[in-house]
Amino acid sequence: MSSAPAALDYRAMSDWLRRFRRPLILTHQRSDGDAVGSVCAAALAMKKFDLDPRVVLFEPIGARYRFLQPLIEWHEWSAGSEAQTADTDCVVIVDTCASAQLEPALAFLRSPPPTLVIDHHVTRDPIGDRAGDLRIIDETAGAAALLIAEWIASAGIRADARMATAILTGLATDTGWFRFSNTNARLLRAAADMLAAGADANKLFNAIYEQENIERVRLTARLLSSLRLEMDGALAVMELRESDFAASGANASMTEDLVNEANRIATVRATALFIEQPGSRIRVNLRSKNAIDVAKIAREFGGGGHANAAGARVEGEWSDVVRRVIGEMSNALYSGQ
Ligand SMILES: [Mn+2]
Repeated sequence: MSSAPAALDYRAMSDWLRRFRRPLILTHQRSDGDAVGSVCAAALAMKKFDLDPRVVLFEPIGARYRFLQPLIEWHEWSAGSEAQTADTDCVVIVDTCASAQLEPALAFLRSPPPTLVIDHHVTRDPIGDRAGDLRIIDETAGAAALLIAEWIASAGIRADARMATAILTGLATDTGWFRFSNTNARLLRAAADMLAAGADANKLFNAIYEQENIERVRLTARLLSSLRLEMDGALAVMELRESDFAASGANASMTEDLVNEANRIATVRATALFIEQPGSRIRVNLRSKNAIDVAKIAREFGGGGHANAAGARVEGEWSDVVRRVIGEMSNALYSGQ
């Protein structure tokens, strides 16, 4: 795995970690496969460093990733509880460097112990940038799990089947099962190493993508019936209102990947999905088929992400938010940015 950028100093990461005992490992809200896979593999690997890591998620682990549950001990963040951070001597933040995605822990993160950020997103808030902190950030990495895999290799830790499964989960899900433009030789090399170490790709595919419940399928049906095309078919717009969740029996945790449904349409170059949330909040998911930089648009609405996959949570009136986001997407498509 020698094709990682030279700037990624995995040896410094090992040296940094060796100074501590009790890392608190955090990842972003609405943790996806890369988030949970990366923190799981990181925790397993850190134990080989004689560390006693504690993984804390902001919500229960998603149903799709329940097979990771037995691999480590998972904790759930409880707001205002000092106990969960009391004996922590460092913080490791994985798969994000955006305050907006760490909201429940923001009070704690105002003056945290020494912090390590391991991330592959463009959005970069002032986290892990003090003296004594460390950042391992590489926007060219297709998944945070790739950085974990490369660190494990550089640290001379032998990935076992559990670590390999967790890492492959991150590599596979962040690349849409190795279909998106972030799939490259470097990432596939790491994936091959994980298969060699005992991860089972077919079992993983079945566990992640072939376990849907009827509620999510019914929600998908409602999503597709909301689909409309604008800009001569270049822009797909989809909406999920609270009534769609009620009618299908689905909940907010069942929306992962739904934004990609419109990609199958030949003319579609970008997609906007709007999801109604309690308290006049709207989750906006944006996708681009290498046509426009949707991270730039997401940032204008207080969010962030990657050029081809980004999102934001916007406060406001439904039709107004939809109109404004579509306006920005249309402008970008029109000017070819
Ligand atoms: Mn990721």
